Amino acid sequence: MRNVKDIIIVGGDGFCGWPTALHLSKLGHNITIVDNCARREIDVELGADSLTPIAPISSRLAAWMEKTGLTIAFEMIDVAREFERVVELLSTVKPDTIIHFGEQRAAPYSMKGIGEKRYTVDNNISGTHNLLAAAVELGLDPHFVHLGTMGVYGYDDDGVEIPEGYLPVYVPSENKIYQRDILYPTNPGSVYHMTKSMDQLLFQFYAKNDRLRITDLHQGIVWGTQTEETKLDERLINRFDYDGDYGTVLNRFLMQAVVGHPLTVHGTGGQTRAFIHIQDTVKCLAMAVENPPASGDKVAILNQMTETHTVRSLAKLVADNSGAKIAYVDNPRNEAAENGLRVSNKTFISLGLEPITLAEGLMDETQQIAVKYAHRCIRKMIPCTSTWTDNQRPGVVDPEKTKAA
Ligand code: NAD
Ligand code: USQ
Repeated sequence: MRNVKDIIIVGGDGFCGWPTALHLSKLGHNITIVDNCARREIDVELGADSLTPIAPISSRLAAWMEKTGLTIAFEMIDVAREFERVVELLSTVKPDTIIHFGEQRAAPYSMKGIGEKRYTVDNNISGTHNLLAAAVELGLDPHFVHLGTMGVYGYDDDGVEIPEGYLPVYVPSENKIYQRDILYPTNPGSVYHMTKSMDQLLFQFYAKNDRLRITDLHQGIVWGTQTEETKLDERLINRFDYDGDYGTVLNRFLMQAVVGHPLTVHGTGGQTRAFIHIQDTVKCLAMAVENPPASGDKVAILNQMTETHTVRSLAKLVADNSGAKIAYVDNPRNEAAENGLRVSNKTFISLGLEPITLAEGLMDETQQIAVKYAHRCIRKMIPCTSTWTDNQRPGVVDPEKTKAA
């Protein structure tokens, strides 16, 4: 057994946070989940729901205890608004590690309207800052692991490999050329992605000023549902978002194929994105926890993704496997129609990650989950209706165009 750590997992009731909490608990760490259940409330507000029936947090924790004999603590705290409670919790737990998943994470939700834009900025920036500031205020030295996103860099490039966080630049002066490592320039494509770019500056400052040890994981789009631990009992099942705001593209396609909905490709489908399976997400988190940077180091920025695909190639793959139709719908987003994407993920590979790829059959497993719970699908929640500007149209299927495709 490795060193047992006291780990606080903020956002531990969510899609990535819940399986991570179970995995780290299984590895023997002491886990405290902090979550304000905002995500469950947003489902109610939108009239959406996870395709899989997610149990109340108390039942989830009881099931984990029943199946494994392990306990996970839970604190219902809003880290963006309840600073005093954050301080109290940190002073009690004195965590070795804080993993921060607790942000509003849907790009379409963040572009829905002014209320959602303001909520996303207030929630994400204040939450991140409160956690950092509370640790410093208490004189603690936790390793802070944050879930960032590949999308901070935007998707306008056509082939330059995105490095892990930093870009060497050469600044000419009168008689000398200076070399500096700067944060790789950001170019966010939504208010949500913008908050992740802003988080990066908070980390840069706290790593420099207070010598906090910080790892920022720039994660690609997560697909799949189950992990080894969430499979143990139906009450442990993970979320499966498929609605137009929170559903991500591959899981949406897998589920659309099952319920007989055409696969909703936005625009030409030439958007290339980075992907990772949820099982690899939890493995990467365990590796990040075991490999903190040293105090005084700059922020460790790791690209947490395993493969890249275009949206249309994913649609074709799912259609070929399932016989589903593909619908090329209006793109509700203000994004490049076609882009290339190359990403370095050398750190996780060097730490021993053996990526699960689409080719390895887990698409079938995800589709089986979709089949099992297809009766829970709320069909009207499928289209992506949040538009980036007044120039975009919702991604609604036109039956005539689908026939032609
Ligand atoms: P999620 O919405 O399922 O989970 C986020 C959790 O954080 C929810 O349970 C929510 O209630 C909680 N939360 C939000 N604000 C909070 C606050 N102020 N206080 C306490 N809890 C709060 O999202 P997810 O898919 O699990 O994503 C987790 C993190 O990983 C996010 O930061 C996201 O940006 C990042 N990420 C996700 C993906 C993906 O494809 N899902 C990809 C890359 C990065
Ligand atoms: N898309 C379609 N059809 C759909 C849904 C999406 O063509 O039905 C397209 C979108 O237009 C976009 C691409 O698929 O071009 C990806 O969209 P997505 O919703 O799967 O992913 P995104 O909005 O980028 O956000 C998700 C998570 C976010 C995370 C990000 C990682 O919700 O939390 O940060 O993936 S990344 O994309 O690498 O930045």
